[in-house]
Amino acid sequence: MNDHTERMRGKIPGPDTGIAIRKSICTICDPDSQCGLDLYVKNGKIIKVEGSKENPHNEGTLCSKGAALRQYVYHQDRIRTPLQRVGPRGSGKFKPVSWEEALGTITNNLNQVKTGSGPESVVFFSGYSFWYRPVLHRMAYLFGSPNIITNASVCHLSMIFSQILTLGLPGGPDIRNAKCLLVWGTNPFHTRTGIARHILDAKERGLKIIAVDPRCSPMAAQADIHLQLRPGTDGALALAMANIIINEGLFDHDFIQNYTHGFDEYREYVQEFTPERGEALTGVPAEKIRMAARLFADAKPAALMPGSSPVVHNTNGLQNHRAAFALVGLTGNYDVAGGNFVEPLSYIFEPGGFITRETEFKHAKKRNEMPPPIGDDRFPLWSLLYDEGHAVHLPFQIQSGTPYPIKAILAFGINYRMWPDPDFMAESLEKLDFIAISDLFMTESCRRFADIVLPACTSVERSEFRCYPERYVIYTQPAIKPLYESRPDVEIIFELAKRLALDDSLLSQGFEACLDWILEPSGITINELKKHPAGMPVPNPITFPEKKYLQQGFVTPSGKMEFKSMLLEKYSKSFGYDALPVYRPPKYSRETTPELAKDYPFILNTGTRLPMFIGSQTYRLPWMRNLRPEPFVDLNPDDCRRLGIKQGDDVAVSTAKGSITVKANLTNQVQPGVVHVSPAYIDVKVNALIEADYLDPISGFPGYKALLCKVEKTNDKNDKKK
Ligand SMILES: Nc1nc2c(c(=O)[nH]1)N[C@H]1C(S)=C(S)[C@@H](COP(=O)(O)OP(=O)(O)OC[C@H]3O[C@@H](n4cnc5c(=O)[nH]c(N)nc54)[C@H](O)[C@@H]3O)O[C@H]1N2
Ligand SMILES: Nc1nc2c(c(=O)[nH]1)N[C@H]1C(S)=C(S)[C@@H](COP(=O)(O)OP(=O)(O)OC[C@H]3O[C@@H](n4cnc5c(=O)[nH]c(N)nc54)[C@H](O)[C@@H]3O)O[C@H]1N2
Ligand SMILES: [Mo]
Repeated sequence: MNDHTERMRGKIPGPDTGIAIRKSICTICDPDSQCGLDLYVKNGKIIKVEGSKENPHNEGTLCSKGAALRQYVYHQDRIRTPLQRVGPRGSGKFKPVSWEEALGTITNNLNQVKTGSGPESVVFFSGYSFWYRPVLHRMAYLFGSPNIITNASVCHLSMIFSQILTLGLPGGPDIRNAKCLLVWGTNPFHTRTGIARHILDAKERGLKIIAVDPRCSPMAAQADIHLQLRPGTDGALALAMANIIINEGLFDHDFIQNYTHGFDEYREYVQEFTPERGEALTGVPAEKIRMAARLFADAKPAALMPGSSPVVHNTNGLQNHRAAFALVGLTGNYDVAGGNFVEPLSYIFEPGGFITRETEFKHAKKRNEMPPPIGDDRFPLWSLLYDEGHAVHLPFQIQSGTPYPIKAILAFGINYRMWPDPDFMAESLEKLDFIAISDLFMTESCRRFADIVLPACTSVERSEFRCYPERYVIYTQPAIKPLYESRPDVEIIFELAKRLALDDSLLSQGFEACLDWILEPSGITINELKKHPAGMPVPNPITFPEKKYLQQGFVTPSGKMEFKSMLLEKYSKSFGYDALPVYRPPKYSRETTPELAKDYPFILNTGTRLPMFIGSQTYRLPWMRNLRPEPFVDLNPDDCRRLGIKQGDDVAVSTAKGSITVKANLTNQVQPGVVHVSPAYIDVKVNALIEADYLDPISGFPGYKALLCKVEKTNDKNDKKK
């Protein structure tokens, strides 16, 4: 073999091989984990993918999804041209149309709704992709609709609210400086790999870890103490830990005396939660609760690391998380190094050590110049604390038409199966006058509901600005040209803004002008970023001081940390909210609905993430799907012995609402009496097991993670029929 052939086979970049390395980022994951990429490109095609060593977030590493990026980019399901529906809705019949035609049809339909019903009747939706959101938000407001709606209404926002209501500004765990990390319902080894690496580094330096998780997850396996609670009982556990910290005098006396509101009532309330009662409610041995409470309170500084969603995917989720965050204040670990340190977010949910005008950019119009967003009448705290409509209420408002009708949706990646009771969502979408969907792939939602489908391109075919908590920023350049006729989502938005005559000086100038405007206070410019294709450290990052509340007070109505929330209290009469972080078992549980529990004796938890699947995005990639080809339910081997279920058997998982059939996976990762189903597969409709109104009454979040079910071997049923 000659040298050239060897260099070609090795995919070595150089003029002789025609291979060049282009820098980009992978945006399949959430903004917390978007790894830097080295893309090996030859003749306009990506031939190899590696993690980028320069990017301090992933330092050359890549997860399985990123490694399979070529299967994602070049997948046969990619939408190739704009499409217009030709058959009846749901028939899946489309014809290719020009961009001109597709954008014209969208413009006409949105304008028609605006004239006939008002701009608020148009919803601007984004599923689990983030990069274009500030631009989409601005367009929605300029159009006159308060209804920009995203996955945030089922994802991390309730966890953030639990902090806002308790501590004012949310504080993230300062893992590098903490002596103890209380990991509450998250498994970063599968979901936020960049952070998992920081945890392992800190552990080597002596960090003690407490993990609160119903499963023996990879995170829990790293813990010094694993509190293996029953799903949805987090509040009881947190209150039992508070009971020990208070009664053993381990709390921060100075902080409690000077900076908190409602401590006496909280202290009285936690007396009910002795460790023994905690054990009865959660299943965690009282002695372990004691050990964990003492470790967390003694190891100063200590930090709480919340998951984005598992704890709040519960009918008492927001209050359960408030009870957990109360421990941060109780032990004086709020806004200190090594504790839960408060840092402003720089851009799209990430802190980067600089300030931007993202919010000003999004708010092209004042919110009070528009009608209240969807869900305001049902979940008033939602629209008070956040500037979006509530996705969970969307199907309800489509059906009821009150307080105003919803007529059209312009969606960027919508998966109707993410909603509880997806059939209710489907029925609701079918009632709309007009639906346009931009996506990368021809999804089931595109086929079933769209009047117009638009082909968006992936992150490696376009430019994007991203910042990382490691004080690093990047503005990517397209590594390859957009495939087929696909376009970047922002271009779709700019084109529509022009056609809708929104007459905005920023949107009309394009993405780079918008970013320059947003980044202006930071001193970072697109020009400078372009000189650093692999990204660059943030110039002169801001160092934020500890205990900012000493100067500015807490950003709560009382100006203090609130064990008793004044905002929740305001709604106590009208909506029945508790001001204290009161514990209530899940709405469907052995305690609350014992009759139901007789027929449905298992606790059902839907949603625990697998490393290679993300939402509905990667199940179609052969490398990913082959790792776990069939939809399955995790069951404890002891339960299976009793039920005569063996590995790989077909089992029906049923609730009073619905039933799915999946393969049994026997694993000691899950405790007896609890079953876990992953929602990543398109073959089964997991959320059909959950009622549309099985919700946390405060946050409106669905109780995906704690309800009741039964499990039966389906072969048995067939045997009986024979
Ligand atoms: N049972 C159960 N249900 C759940 C959860 C659970 O734990 N259990 N979790 C909930 C949570 S936390 C979340 S966040 C949601 C996630 O639910 P969704 O937000 O619906 O996420 P996905 O299913 O990944 O759908 C995202 C869509 O966006 C498309 N897309 C990706 N990138 C782009 C892009 O750049 N442009 C465009 N135009 N489209 C793009 C994808 O192809 C896909 O069709 O699910 C919720 N539902
Ligand atoms: N690979 C991959 N990464 C992802 C995603 C994905 O689908 N795949 N999704 C992204 C999204 S949308 C989100 S919101 C995040 C979610 O990120 P995580 O919150 O880390 O993910 P989960 O796997 O849902 O849950 C984490 C742990 O919570 C535990 N848990 C379940 N129920 C409860 C409970 O009631 N109480 C407590 N204390 N723990 C509980 C589970 O057993 C699991 O080990 O991940 C993001 N990253
Ligand atoms: Mo999420």
